[in-house]
Amino acid sequence: MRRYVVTLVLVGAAGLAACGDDGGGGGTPDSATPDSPSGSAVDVISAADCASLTIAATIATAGTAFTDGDPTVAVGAIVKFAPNGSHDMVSDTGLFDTGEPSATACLRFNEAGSYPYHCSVHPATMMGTVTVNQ
Ligand SMILES: [Cu+2]
Repeated sequence: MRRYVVTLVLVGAAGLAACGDDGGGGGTPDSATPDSPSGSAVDVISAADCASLTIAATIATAGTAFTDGDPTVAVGAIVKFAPNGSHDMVSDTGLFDTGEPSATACLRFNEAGSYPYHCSVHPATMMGTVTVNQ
């Protein structure tokens, strides 16, 4: 009798765990959700997911230069990258990468600091720094 009860409990726990895994989806493990910080210093958010967010600063491009490439924002702010052509924003220290050149993306800066970056297509001439204040 006792063994029967224990078996039922274990099956029940396994069932709950499976439900938890299924319910936690919605994106790949590496993609940040638009509404909540992931715990990283910087979250990269897809253009579709950041459409509903408040944008604190927008970095664009003109020719082979960033425009407004050195914004100062507050912790938690969203910076949108909207390139005109084949450019991206790649952290000099490996903290973020907006993905395919020419792709629009948003970055959420979760920690105060200085975030230098460059364009991986034009690393010698395209660079900037996002400053994040507490
Ligand atoms: Cu570039």
